[in-house]
Amino acid sequence: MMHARLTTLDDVNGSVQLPAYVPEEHGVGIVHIGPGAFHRAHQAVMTDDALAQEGGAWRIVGVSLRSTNTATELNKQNGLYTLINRGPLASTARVIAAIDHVIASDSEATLQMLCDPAVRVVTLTVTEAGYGIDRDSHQPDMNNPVVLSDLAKPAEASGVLGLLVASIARRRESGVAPFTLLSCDNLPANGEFLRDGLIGFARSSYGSDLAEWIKDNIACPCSMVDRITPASTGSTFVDAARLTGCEDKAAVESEPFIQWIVEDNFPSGRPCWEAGGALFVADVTMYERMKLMMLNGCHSMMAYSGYLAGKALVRDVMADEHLSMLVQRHFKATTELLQTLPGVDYSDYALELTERFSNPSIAHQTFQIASDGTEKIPQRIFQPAMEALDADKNVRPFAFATAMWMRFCLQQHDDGSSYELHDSRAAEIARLVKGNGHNGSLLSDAIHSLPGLIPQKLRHSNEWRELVADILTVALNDGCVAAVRREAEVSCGK
Ligand code: CS2
Repeated sequence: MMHARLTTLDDVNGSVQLPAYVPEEHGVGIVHIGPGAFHRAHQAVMTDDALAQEGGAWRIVGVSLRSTNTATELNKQNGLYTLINRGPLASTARVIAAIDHVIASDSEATLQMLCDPAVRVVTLTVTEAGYGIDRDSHQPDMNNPVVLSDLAKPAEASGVLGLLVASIARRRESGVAPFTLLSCDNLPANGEFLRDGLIGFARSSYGSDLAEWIKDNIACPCSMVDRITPASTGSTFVDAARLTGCEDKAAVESEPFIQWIVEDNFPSGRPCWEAGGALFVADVTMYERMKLMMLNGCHSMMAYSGYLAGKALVRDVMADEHLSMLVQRHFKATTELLQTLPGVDYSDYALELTERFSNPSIAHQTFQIASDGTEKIPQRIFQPAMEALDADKNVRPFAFATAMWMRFCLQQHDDGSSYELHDSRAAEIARLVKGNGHNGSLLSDAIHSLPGLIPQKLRHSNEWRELVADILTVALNDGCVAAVRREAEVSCGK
C-alpha cells in the first residue's frame, strides 16, 4: 500500500502517540550536533516530553557535519519522525516533533545558528571518534586533518572544535550569553574531555585570553546516556508506515529502556528533561563507569567473539550456551571493580542488561558494535583490565575481549571469508597484522605495538600478555567457536 509522506501530525493514525504540545508554538533553544538514530531515540524524545510537560522554547536544530541524508529526509518531513518502540512482545509507534530542522554540511549556517541568542544548550552525539580530541592529552588531535585545517584557518572552521570555539568567540564579542555544552557520547567524563579540547583549541587558534574565558564561562556538564538503538533498516520503515499510515524515511527504532544521568550544571537554563525520565545529579562518574564497563564493555566482548563465532545479532549471542556464560562472567568481573553507588544494585543492573540484550524484537548487529574498536576498547576494556590487575582481581575476561578484538582485526572468518574493518586506524592495523596472522604471540605482539593505544601497564604485564596470546592461539589454531567454548569451560567451570 502506498502512503503519503509524513509531513504533518494530522495525517498520522489515531492509535499513534503524538506530541502533547503544538510544535509551532515553541521556538528553538537547542542545537544538536550529530542527529543520527541515537539522538532521535534519546535526547530528542526526552525533549519532546519536556516540551509537553513544561513548554518553553526548547525545540532542536540538528547539525550534520558530514552526511546530508538525515537532513534531506527530516527536512522533507518538517522535522517529524516516528520512533518505534520495540518491546519483547509488541512494537508501538510515537511521532516526535522536537526537531525543527537539520542543517547539513554548511559551516556558515551552523555558525549562525550556534550564535543565535535563543540557543542556550548545545548537545552532541558525534561518536567517540568525532571530537577530534586526543584521548590521552585531551588536546586537539594533531593527526586529525579537519582539526589541522581548522587550527590553520579558525575563521573557516568546519569541524566540531573549530565551529564551537568560533561560535563561543563570536557570542562573547557580541555580548550574547554563552550556551551550555552537553556531550552525550560514551566517553568517560565526556564533559571534561570536551571542555579540555575546546580550551586547547582556543589557546592554539585564538590565544590564551579566549582559552581562559572558556575555562571560566562555559559549562560542560558530563552525562551518561543509554538506549539500545540498532541502525534503521528496511523493516523500520515498513513498520513505521504500517503503524502511522505515513511513509517515513527518518524513522528510528529502539528498545523501551531509556536512561539519562546528567550533571546538573546549566547556567543558561535547560529543558525539563526530568519529564522524560532524566536524572540530574551532582556527579555522573559512577553511573558512567557502570554503564561503560558493564553495558558497553560487555557489548564489545560480545561483538567480537559473537561475530567471529557466527552470531549476527546480540540476541543470538545471548541464546548461545557458551557465549551467554561469558556475558555473565564479564558482568561479574566488572561489578567487582565498581565502588558502591547508592540506590544501585549492580546485580539487578546485570539482570536488567541480560534481559535487554536478549530482547527478541531488537536486531542489534554484532558487526555494528564491533566498529571503531580503537576508539571504544580503551575505556570499555583496557581501563577495567588495568584496575583488575592493580586490585589483583580477575583480568581474564578483559584479556578474552581483547584477544577476540585482535582476532577480529585479521578481517577474516575461520572459513577464510572476509569482512571490512571499520576503524579510523584500519590501515595501520592491516600493516601490523600482515604476516602475523598465523601465530597468536606474533599477532598479539604486533597489535600491542600500535602506538598510543594499549596502556603501558598492560603492555608490560606478563600475566596480561600471556593471557591474550594464549587465547589468541586457541582462536587461531582451533577456531573461534572452539575458543569461545574453551573460554566458557576454563572460567565458568563447565
Ligand atoms: C554499543 C552502544 O555500538 C556500540 O558500541 O555498545 O551503541 C550501545 O548500544 C549504547 O551505548 C547503549 O546505550
